[in-house]
Amino acid sequence: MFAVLQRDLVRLSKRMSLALRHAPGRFGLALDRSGWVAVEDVLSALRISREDLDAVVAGNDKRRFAVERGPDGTQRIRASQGHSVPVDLGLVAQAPPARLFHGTTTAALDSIRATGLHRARRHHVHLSADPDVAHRVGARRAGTVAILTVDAEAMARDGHVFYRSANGVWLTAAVPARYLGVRPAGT
Ligand code: HQG
Repeated sequence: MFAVLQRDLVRLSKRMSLALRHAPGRFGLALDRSGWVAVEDVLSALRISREDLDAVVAGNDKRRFAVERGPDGTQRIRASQGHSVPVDLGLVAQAPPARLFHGTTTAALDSIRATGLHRARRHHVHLSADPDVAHRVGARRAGTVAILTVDAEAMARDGHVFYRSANGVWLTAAVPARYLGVRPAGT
């Protein structure tokens, strides 16, 4: 029973990610410029109950979604990071930890060595302070996981700007190859 519920929640979380990060129009939704949309509108667009939405928001391993009361007093929701549609999350630049990690696959390493880390379809390159989290990010993809270390201290010193999302993901525009190292497997 629990496993089925869990699977349904993951499926719903993916639909909510699609609606709130990548393709709101496909669900008839429009995000405001900061990425917020009324909870009521999400419930009717995705045909889900408030209980389902709350379960995804509360049970989410990465706290992908934030719910709060908007200026007009109604409840609103947005994804905390990971958008491909243009939104301004109002993130404030922050000094990063000395070292950050990025999980990818060994197949990408030659290209990353040549050109550094790029943000792909997202607004930023996503980095983690925790190598285990980086490992999980890399393990989403087929192939062998590779963990890269990022000399964030040197990047910050050289003027690169870092942000931290509401759910603790470190974000930056790009990571030039000279700040990257490969973390040996099993360390
Ligand atoms: C790779 C998930 C070749 C990069 C995760 C990654 C994360 C390059 C892929 C969040 C490259 C982009 C973000 C280069 C970067 N050559 N490959 N020069 N530069 N790449 O999905 O970091 O579940 O946009 O290594 O947990 O994998 O959505 O980024 O493999 O936090 O909440 O290009 O997405 O969170 O892929 O994942 P993505 P990501 P959610």
